[in-house]
Amino acid sequence: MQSNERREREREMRAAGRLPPGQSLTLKWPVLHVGSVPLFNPRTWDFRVFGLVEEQLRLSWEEFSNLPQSEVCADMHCVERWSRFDNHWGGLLATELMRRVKLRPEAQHVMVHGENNYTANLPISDFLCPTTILALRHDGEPLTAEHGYPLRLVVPSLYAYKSVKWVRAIQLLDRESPGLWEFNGYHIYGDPFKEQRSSS
Ligand SMILES: Nc1nc2c(c(=O)[nH]1)N[C@H]1C(S)=C(S)[C@@H](COP(=O)(O)O)O[C@H]1N2
Ligand SMILES: [Mo]
Repeated sequence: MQSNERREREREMRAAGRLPPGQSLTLKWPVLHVGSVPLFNPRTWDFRVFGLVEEQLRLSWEEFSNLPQSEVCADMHCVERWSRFDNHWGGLLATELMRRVKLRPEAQHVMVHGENNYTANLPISDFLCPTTILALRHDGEPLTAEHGYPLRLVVPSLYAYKSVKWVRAIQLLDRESPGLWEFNGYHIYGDPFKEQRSSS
């Protein structure tokens, strides 16, 4: 039975120290976002790295798809209290992307930009974590439209509001500046294991 299996896995993950406080495990994959699912046009789509870099980077869809692919297996924790374990992401590691630009010394922070003005902020150290990935694939399949097709960021170390779906740009900043949910009350950093849900 689905619910027994769920409880069993939840116990297992709690015992393994993988279920953060106040979270419960889901076997399904909820879809959560503000606004509508954007359309993808490969001819006009681009991906940019701008702000505090020596030279800004702009990649077409074709250029982006030809960058080296890696795999990351990671757990996902939503601030709304569900966790989904063992997601297999395929795509471009953030560290690989950043080898293609030269950071200015003042660059300390990242603003991630998605379609429809969704933004999320994180320190550059979390962006450059070896498990942070710009994912094109999930469990061996291209992302579905509602989960971020063609590209989403995945930052396994932080609550999933940082994992920007339909991501289009990375902006380097010299200071912490809140993104959409961070501005509207979610924690500016969002460590799930410290239960950093809200800013108050
Ligand atoms: N562009 C965009 N990305 C987003 C969001 C959003 O509203 N817009 N919501 C975030 C939140 S709060 C969560 S929990 C995850 C959910 O990802 P999923 O829908 O693939 O489960 O996406 C994150 N990325
Ligand atoms: Mo979320």
